[in-house]
Amino acid sequence: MMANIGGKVMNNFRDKFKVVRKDTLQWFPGHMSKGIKQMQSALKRIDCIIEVHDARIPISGRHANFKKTITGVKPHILVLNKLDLADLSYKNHIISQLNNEGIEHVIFTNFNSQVCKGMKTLLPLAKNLIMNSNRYNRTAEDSFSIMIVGVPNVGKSSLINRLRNEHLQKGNATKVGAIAGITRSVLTRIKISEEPTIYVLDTPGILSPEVKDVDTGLKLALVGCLQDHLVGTMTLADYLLFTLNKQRRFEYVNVLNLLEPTDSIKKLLTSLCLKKRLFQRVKTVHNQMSTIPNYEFASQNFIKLFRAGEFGKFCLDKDLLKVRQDNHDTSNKEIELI
Ligand SMILES: Nc1nc2c(ncn2[C@@H]2O[C@H](COP(=O)(O)OP(=O)(O)OP(=O)(O)O)[C@@H](O)[C@H]2O)c(=O)[nH]1
Ligand SMILES: [Mg+2]
Repeated sequence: MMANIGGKVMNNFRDKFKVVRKDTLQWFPGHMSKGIKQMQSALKRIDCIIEVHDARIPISGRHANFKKTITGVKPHILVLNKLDLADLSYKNHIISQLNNEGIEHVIFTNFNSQVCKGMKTLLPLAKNLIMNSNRYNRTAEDSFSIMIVGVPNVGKSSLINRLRNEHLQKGNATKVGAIAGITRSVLTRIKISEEPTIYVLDTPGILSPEVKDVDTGLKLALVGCLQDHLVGTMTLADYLLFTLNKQRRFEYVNVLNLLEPTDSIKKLLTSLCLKKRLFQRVKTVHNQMSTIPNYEFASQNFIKLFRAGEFGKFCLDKDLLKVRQDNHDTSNKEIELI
């Protein structure tokens, strides 16, 4: 039935998303530029960099300069997190493309899962890379130091808490939160293991000062790496609808109890307002009170359902995967699934 619904309206969807200006997606507050400087100065005391990114946007949105300005020649592991929300059927394509970009070690994780296999391989891999690397000024140092970097809200602090819980003691050592921008500065190092002693350094989420293109900015916003208000909640809801239709993913029709897919965000939100009784009282130009649908609230609701995985698992970078199906490079061995 779903395919029929999709088939019927297939050609009626927008194929381009307009509206947003690039500068509305710019978010580079003071704590980010300060964070980059703090990371660079901490670098001489670091043996390995773990970069965390959202597995739903594995290619786009990563800070373009991490590898050049922060990682340098130090051992580097890319952790693609929130696997519980990501479409796994693209895993090999993603790994091949990242390998081609020079990113050798890729691990998939889900920090919400207690049995995450990626999590189990991460620390042994980091130790191995450090022990086989040239530690330059740090060869006399017995303890290892790892810095966790990445864009906002991808799970950097969650990773540190998980590492510490699994290898040392229970309880959160660093603050976690659902909004981008929770960690504001490079914190003091946190011990996560004994024998060898391993410290990690949490860092604030850092975005590029320049958003590469509007699509990248919107994808970052959709997965929560940019705060919603920077794009506008209703614009973001519209971009979500555009994305779902473009990927021919019509799960939202059932979840929202709609009759059929739609390309109109106003129609979708009005229906959501009626079903969930989302209204607000406003003053009209004639100074009278009127009840109207609360589109802001409905937009938040729609986005929240996507981020909770209610519309299914997604790869938002499908259009950026260049690797052909028959051309996998499966040489990378550090692949772990939940
Ligand atoms: N679904 C899902 N949510 C996760 C996962 N890991 C972390 N989260 C959630 O993602 C949100 C952000 O987590 P944090 O650990 O604070 O992320 P961060 O990268 O430190 O964020 P900033 O400090 O703001 O840059 C929190 O609501 C976490 O509970 C995961 O594997 N899956
Ligand atoms: Mg944090």
